[in-house]
Amino acid sequence: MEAVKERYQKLIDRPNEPITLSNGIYRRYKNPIVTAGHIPVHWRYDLNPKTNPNALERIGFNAAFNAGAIKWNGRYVLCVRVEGNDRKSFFSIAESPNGIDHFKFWDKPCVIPQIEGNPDINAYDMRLIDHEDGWIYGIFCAERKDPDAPLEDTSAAIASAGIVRTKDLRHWERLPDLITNSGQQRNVVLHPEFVNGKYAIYTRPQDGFISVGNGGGIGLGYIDDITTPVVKDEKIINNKVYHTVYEFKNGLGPAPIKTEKGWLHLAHGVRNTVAGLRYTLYMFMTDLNDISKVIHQPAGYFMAPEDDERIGDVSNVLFANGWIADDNGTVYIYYASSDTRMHVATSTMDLLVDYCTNSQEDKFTSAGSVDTVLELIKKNKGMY
Ligand code: M1P
Repeated sequence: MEAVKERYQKLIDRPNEPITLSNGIYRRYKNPIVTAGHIPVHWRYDLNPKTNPNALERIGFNAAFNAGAIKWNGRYVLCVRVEGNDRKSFFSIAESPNGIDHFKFWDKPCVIPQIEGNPDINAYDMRLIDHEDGWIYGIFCAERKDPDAPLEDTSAAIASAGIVRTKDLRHWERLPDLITNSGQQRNVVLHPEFVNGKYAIYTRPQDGFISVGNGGGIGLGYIDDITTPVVKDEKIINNKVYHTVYEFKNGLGPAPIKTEKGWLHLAHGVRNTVAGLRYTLYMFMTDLNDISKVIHQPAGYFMAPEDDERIGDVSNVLFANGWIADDNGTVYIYYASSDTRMHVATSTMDLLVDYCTNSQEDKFTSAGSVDTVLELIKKNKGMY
């Protein structure tokens, strides 16, 4: 037990450092910030030698990933998707004094109230939204078995957007699941401000559990009363597009960050390959006066899996549902790799706005990409 405790403490105490290689837009860090190894020892072991004389691990944990994020009482707080060896995910809060290392889980996981008669079978990917109505909302995927699936199909599931709210990140009030006209929902995010007195909500309608089918794209709709969350006027504002990094499906990451030049959005795009689905992160900006209007969208991905990030339970995946914009302009981008562990990358609001507003947009053909490169070469004439 001493060795187990020592290993755990060493991990929590391990300092992180930025890696030197950077594209100027963001900086990655050497170590993952939260992993299954960060799960407290008292969640895993019966510490009583009388009932656990062989010091066996009683509850195993498989992964810690896809975390929502918020700055809370001066601390950098993640609402982590913790996945047990039993495959069930649940939410647990981990906090750090500086946003880049020393992340430590609170004493126990979050207790999320259930909807009577319709419990979540699995719950994951919570977005934390500090809404101007004074509540912190947690919007997550509530997964349940598809009641209409044939008996032999034991994996057909239905994804809905579960909604909770809190004032202290410890006590959670459950609201009804989101109601939309467009089938299943995942990657649902609340906009942090009211729009014309209504709650604005980003959606990702999907026909099936894995494939979005004829649905898909990042949608936007409006809710009159969040305690009866019926989405009206849902419309797709950022669609999947042939031969892009978001060809197969996409989904919004965290709630957008407001800047003087528009709302900054981080999303994931998915394309299919012979090696399976590849998830990368991309960015776009929307208009301050019309949040349904995409005003900038750089071509291609913003971040893609690199090195060890490529490998995990679901390989070749980067997924982000949390970021924190600090008062000094620093942006902490919390991303998970391959459905296994959490990382941080840092940037600033200015750099991200520069990236979004001054990077070339996709021209959707190889010849268009060559044109883009030629334009830059021409601009650089005499300078290289
Ligand atoms: O396995 C990759 C991701 O797949 C799903 O995301 P999406 O709905 O966009 O396909 C989610 O299950 C997510 O948790 C997971 O990381």
